[in-house]
Amino acid sequence: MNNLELKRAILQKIEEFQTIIIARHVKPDGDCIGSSLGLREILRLSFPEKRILSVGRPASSFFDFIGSEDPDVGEEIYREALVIVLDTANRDRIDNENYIRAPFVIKIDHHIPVEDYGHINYVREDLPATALIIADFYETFKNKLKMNSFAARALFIGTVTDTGRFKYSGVNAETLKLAAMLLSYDFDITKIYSYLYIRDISEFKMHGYILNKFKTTPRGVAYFVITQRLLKKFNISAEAASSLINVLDSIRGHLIWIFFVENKKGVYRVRLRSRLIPINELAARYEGGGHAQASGATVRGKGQIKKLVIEADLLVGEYKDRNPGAF
Ligand SMILES: [Mn+2]
Repeated sequence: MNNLELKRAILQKIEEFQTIIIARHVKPDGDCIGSSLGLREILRLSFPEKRILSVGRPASSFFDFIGSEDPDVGEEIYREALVIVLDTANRDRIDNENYIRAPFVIKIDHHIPVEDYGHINYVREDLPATALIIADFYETFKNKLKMNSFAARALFIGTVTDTGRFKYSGVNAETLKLAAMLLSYDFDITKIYSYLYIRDISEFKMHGYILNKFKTTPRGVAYFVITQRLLKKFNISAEAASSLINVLDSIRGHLIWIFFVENKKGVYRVRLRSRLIPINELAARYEGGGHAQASGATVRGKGQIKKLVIEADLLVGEYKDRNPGAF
């Protein structure tokens, strides 16, 4: 099926079912919540007679300003529901075990395809956020679907968070066209950016500490290990500390930057970022994966930290050998 045929098939399933449950990945980010609540609002407006829910386990409160998801419903309801899973590349990351009971599952995602767990799998690698896939879906069927400023705002937040405020490499003409459509609705962009940027003072202190203490490798990897002791010292959550990863971007000659955040004793969540060099295969060797320029992984013990850093250093070396003069 081509793009339009897939979208038609999805709309047909939406029309067919009386109950629709939207699911998303574990540890939801702005795109996850924004695309879920945006799609829920569009469907509720467009099909007021249907029961439409957005369900996931309670997550960090950081994205509460987008809106609230629905409390979970009993598993019985899933047996007659259409489940639409957003922003999730593989089964294991779906934050809703009950999706498996549904007679029909649709996957809508923009990550590199890992697993076709849906009856329909609609993956748009050409769009840098799932929120934009939803915006495009609305745009395609706008004679049948309804949008309002709540939905547009949620989708806009999903877009700006997944694109680094329109900065990352996936941003293209289509991104800006769809974002322009969303911005034609009435919502306060200054407030959105306040929610996204305002930080506690502890994060600024940690930020300064990282800039002073990060380590580098000979060929150009910058990295920093955040131990549980350090989290305690700065009175900061692992999540808030992890979000500082991009303080190490843009260092001349350093094309890969990595955070190791100690989750529980000796187990580290790895955040990998790069410019120019794909790092998702490296992440895949350490129980992880993700995008070419942004991936996650897990390592156990200091030895594995060292090993991963050496492998990243090799990648940078190889890249620089092939591309002399690269920054
Ligand atoms: Mn996303």
